[in-house]
Amino acid sequence: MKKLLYTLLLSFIIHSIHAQSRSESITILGNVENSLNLTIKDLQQMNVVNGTDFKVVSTSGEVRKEFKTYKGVLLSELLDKAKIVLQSPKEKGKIYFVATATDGYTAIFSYHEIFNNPAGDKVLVLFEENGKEIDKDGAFVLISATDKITGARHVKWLKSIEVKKL
Ligand SMILES: Nc1nc2c(c(=O)[nH]1)N[C@H]1C(S)=C(S)[C@@H](COP(=O)(O)O)O[C@H]1N2
Ligand SMILES: [Mo]
Repeated sequence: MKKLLYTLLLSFIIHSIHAQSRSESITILGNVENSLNLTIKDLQQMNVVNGTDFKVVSTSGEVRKEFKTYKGVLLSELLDKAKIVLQSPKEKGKIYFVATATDGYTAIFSYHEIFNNPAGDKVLVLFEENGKEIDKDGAFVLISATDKITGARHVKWLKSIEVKKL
């Protein structure tokens, strides 16, 4: 009986930790004309990209996990929707994007990396992995599929993308 109560309490604690770190929407904010707050439903209505065979590789080269299939929206599309504020085209070189998770984990992309390099065609905000809504890694996960160490910019529990200028 004691053991059962203990197990129940433990699973409750673990569940609430997950619930805390899960953000049900992502915000696009900062140097933009329209700040956006987007849910899974909003992303489903945009241009959904279907991908296959993504491996999360850590610094040591270990494959931490693999998505056979995934669904998401290009970061560039989200940024186009929010409209980056530019006083002149020359400012593009000073613009960067900060992807932040609920636990404070962060990854950065530059304007030219996203809009002027093939890498940008593979930077996605995912809302589905292996045919299901994402569960324990939050509602949204950001990936950069052309990275060598894909783990580093695999941002679980994504909550915001901030547009900043140097
Ligand atoms: N929000 C968040 N995302 C994160 C991390 C983290 O600590 N917090 N760790 C990163 C690191 S260092 C790696 S290698 C991969 C590993 O993915 P996994 O922990 O899901 O296996 O996730 C990355 N994404
Ligand atoms: Mo890592």
